[in-house]
Amino acid sequence: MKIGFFDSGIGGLTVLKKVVRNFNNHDFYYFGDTLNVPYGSKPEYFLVNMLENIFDFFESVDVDILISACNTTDSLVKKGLVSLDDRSFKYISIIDNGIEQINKGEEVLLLATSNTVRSGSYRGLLVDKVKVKKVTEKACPLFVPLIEEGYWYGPMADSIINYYLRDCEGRYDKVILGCTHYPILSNHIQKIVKSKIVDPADGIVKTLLNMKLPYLKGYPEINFYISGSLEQFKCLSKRFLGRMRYKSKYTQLIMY
Ligand code: DGN
Repeated sequence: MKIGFFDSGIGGLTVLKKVVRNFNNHDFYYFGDTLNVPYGSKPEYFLVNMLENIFDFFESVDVDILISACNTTDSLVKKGLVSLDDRSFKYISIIDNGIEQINKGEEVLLLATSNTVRSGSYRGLLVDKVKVKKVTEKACPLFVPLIEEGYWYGPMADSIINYYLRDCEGRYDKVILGCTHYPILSNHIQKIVKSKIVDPADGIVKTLLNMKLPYLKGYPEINFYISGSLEQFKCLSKRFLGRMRYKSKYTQLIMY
């Protein structure tokens, strides 16, 4: 089966890694828009146009399933600004899969990009659908540049994470990582918040299991399409995917 993922940068790899670990040898397509990262502070018109282009691209390579590995653009779909009507793929929403892991009456902290927080997409569903007790939202705009530059540990990461989360210790039932980049920092985040961490990617794996997507033996093939520096992406993706075994192909792809 052909499965697509997209994100502004390497964040979507946190979703891809969990999917590949569970389903292995399908044909994977990944678009990383590193030329335009971060999406978290880009204007809506820019992201709407980009998302239409991304959908066109994944239709052109004929994916069966398209996994939104970007909460920021998924918020635009949730707001009805980008339509899924007449698209040939099955779209899987990261936000829906994050919400699924929250229960009625819980106190929740959402960590996400400024655009995701501003859109109210998580808040609306958490309050109206799940009926949580309380939602606190926190935008952490420096997390994405930090991760894209490869500072996943060390004093720079420590001071930025500590700054954003300084008043969050032990106050929530669950903390949603509402940006796919953030799981790269999850150990550190967990140490500070001391609450259960929710990664929407786990919900996506469950959704695919429910769809009866089979585990296939062999080497997965990942076709990476990257708009920015291929070298930078290769280096960071190899570091993040670690010992995972896969065949890969990297192609430069710029969308306007
Ligand atoms: N990783 C993306 C998300 O889940 O929202 C976008 C992050 C960004 O580009 N700021």
